[in-house]
Amino acid sequence: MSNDDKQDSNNDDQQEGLTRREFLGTSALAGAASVGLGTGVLGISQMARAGETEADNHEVAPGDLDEYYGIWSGGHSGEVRILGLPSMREFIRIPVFNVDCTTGWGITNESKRIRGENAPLNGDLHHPHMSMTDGHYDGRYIFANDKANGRIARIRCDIMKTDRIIKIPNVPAIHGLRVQRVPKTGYVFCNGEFRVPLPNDGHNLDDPEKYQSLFTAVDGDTMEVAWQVLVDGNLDNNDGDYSGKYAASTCYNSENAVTLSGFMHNERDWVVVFNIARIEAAVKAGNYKTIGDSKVPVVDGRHGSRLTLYIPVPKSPHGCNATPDGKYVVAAGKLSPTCTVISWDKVDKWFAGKLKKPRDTVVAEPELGLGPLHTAFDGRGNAYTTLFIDSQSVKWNIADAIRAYQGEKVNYIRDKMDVQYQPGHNHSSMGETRDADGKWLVSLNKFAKDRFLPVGPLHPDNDQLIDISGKRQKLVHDGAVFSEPHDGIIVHRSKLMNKTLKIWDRKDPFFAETVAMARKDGITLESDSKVIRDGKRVRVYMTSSAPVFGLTSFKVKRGDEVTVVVTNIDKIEDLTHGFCLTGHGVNMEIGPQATSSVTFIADQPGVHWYYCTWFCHALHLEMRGRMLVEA
Ligand code: RUQ
Ligand code: CUA
Repeated sequence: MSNDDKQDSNNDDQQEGLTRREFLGTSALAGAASVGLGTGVLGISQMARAGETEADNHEVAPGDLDEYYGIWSGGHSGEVRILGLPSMREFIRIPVFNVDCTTGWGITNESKRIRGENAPLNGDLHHPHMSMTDGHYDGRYIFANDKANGRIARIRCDIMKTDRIIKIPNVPAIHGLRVQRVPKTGYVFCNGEFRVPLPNDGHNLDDPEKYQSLFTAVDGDTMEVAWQVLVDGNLDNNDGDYSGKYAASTCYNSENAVTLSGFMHNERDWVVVFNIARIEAAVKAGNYKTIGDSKVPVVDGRHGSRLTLYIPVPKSPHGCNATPDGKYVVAAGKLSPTCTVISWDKVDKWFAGKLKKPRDTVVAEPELGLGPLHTAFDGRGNAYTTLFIDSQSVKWNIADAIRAYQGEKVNYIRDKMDVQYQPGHNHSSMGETRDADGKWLVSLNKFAKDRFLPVGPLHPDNDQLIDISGKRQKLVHDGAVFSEPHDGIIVHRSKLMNKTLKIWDRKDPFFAETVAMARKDGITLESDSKVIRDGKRVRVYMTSSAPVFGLTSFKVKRGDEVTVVVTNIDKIEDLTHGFCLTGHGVNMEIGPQATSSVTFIADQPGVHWYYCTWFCHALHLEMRGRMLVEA
């Protein structure tokens, strides 16, 4: 778009009496009425225009808003990142399994309650996925796995903060994570990847026969583990269907090995399909055991079970992606150049006893190229698969692949495009929902090599934006990104922008325990700034309002356990304060109308300055105070 064009479209907006920003602002106020309607945020004509300009021009002019949210994992950084698409601008980071010095995640009492007191400091977050209702994103939660510590987390979309983290019993690592689409989320499906002896009590290293892995369903509303299923092999990625009946997982290591050469032996591994109704019935009927200290019901879904279906597929399959038309699930071959397309309909028939062999559920097995890892969809019947070894994104047509499998001579490959370099996941706009719109594809590439200025031996990754609205894929943007986004989802802004809060609600459960503590101390957080001593425990309550803290000094004694509680009484959007206490490893964010608290031992006699870390006012640098630790 030339500058003149931009000028024109700005004028356009103004002639209608509102700039787009103002328009979006007004509709956000009126948002309650349009929530959940998908295109409800913009009027139809506005939507069409925004869509058109943005689809043929990925640049978003200064001051304009993106059409999509990108919700990206941060891999072994342990966090989630929120981007705008198509600009690929990073907005914020949401600390989850990591410690974050900007916001105080892992430092504040509020975050420690969510993480657990002695939680590991690291995490490996691969798969962030949003809750759904009837196969549409519903903007309530984002769920994500921790491969490093066998945990899962939930992020509240209204505040974009992690609100629950739980440890999954009996598994050392959770890898694949997806949500139940229908009727709603509902279950969060979690794949236990590494196999360990169960119970893992120190008696067994050398008998892999006793090693096992589990598939877990968590109730996304309560964050309680509902049930687990014992399986053969190692679970990798998974997905739910569009009817609420099944979940499917790719599953490698049918060899039950524990070494690389052992893993690679068999020509075929599996896709495992979990029959949710049968599993629930088995649990209800008491046909389960428990393992170790865990009370979670564990049903047996190994070969021969009525609860599961093992479909042989070539070879160490990886990605597992359900098509948005609700008909199929696609397993990427990884070590085989193929993807396997499985029909949910035929899965139905198999469980009803109408098919002979598990392989009869397969309807296509297109040959795509080397190292297929993950598949995305455009809602027009095409699939896009990443080819790790070929360093390509291949577009192929599902219906044609099915015809080819039936023996017809058709070319199902539509387009192959080089990506830079070695893609892992990809994702298309709204592509894991019924609303797949076929506008954008992102290829999350593991290697950047020569694409950016050199920055030492550690390179960024390269997230590439691809326009898929036309016949051929068109690369439009290179996005350098700090390691390592594994996966991401692209969510239309209509699903989220009316649901996010601008300032905190004083009744938010996020800091409710701190509020309750203050109440016991007789403190009104919105107005009181006071020190309460309770033996060697000292609670320091203060307000913050730009540019002053409610207390500009306070005294404690050496050895006291001090809890500082700061309440931001400013009611202004974007006016965040910080509280950083020098020399004590303390820094935290206090958003408008929020309360944050931190506890430390005052073990260094002397004067210690505390100061505000968020630029909040012309006198922000003066927003500070002193703590005296008496000798
Ligand atoms: S995985 S690069 Cu952890 Cu999603 Cu496939
Ligand atoms: Cu408050 Cu800077």
